[in-house]
Amino acid sequence: MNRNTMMEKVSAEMPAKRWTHTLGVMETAVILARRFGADPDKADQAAILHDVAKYWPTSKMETIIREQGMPEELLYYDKELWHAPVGAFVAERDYGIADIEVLDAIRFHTSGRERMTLMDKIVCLADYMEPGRDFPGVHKIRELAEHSVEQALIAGFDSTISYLLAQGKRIFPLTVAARNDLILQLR
Ligand code: DGI
Ligand code: FE
Ligand code: FE
Ligand code: FE
Repeated sequence: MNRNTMMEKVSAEMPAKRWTHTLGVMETAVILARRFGADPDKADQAAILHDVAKYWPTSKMETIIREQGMPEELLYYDKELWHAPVGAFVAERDYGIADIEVLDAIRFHTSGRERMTLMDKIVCLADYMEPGRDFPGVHKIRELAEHSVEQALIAGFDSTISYLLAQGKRIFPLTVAARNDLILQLR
């Protein structure tokens, strides 16, 4: 599928404000890919599709998680996590994406994982720091991202984990594993 067709199809899946966010993630992911030596075209593709399933009904996401044999553990954590693995599935099935780097960057853009690839890190970080994001700590994340994708992403996960703690919510173990692993990578 060519890029314009893909963009039109994805934008039809979401309200205008989410599409604006997606455009911000695309722009930021490409900048980060150039800065840190990843493939800008793959970063662009993953960014276009990363939130493709964000507005799917939870029942539809749950069906795909079960039918596709995704970790059922997901179902016991915040539903906000579900659109990432479901999005990777949709990218492959409905958009013909076959590149595992792109699919994994979509799959893990919310939770993170241990041993994140550079592409995983870039898409996840771009999602945190795109120009439309405004949350306490986002300026610090953008500053850290000038030099270190890992340090910036750790700060991103820290803010998510703090938020989940403050809300009394459960924390998906992959997020904790991702953060711990990134800290280890810095040593
Ligand atoms: O889809 P976006 O809003 O652009 O961003 P995202 O895919 O990073 O989703 C983030 C949301 O997921 C955020 O509101 C926090 C929520 N969430 C719930 N439980 C967890 C979690 N995020 C992570 N990383 N880990 C969790 O355990
Ligand atoms: Fe998302
Ligand atoms: Fe994210
Ligand atoms: Fe997003």
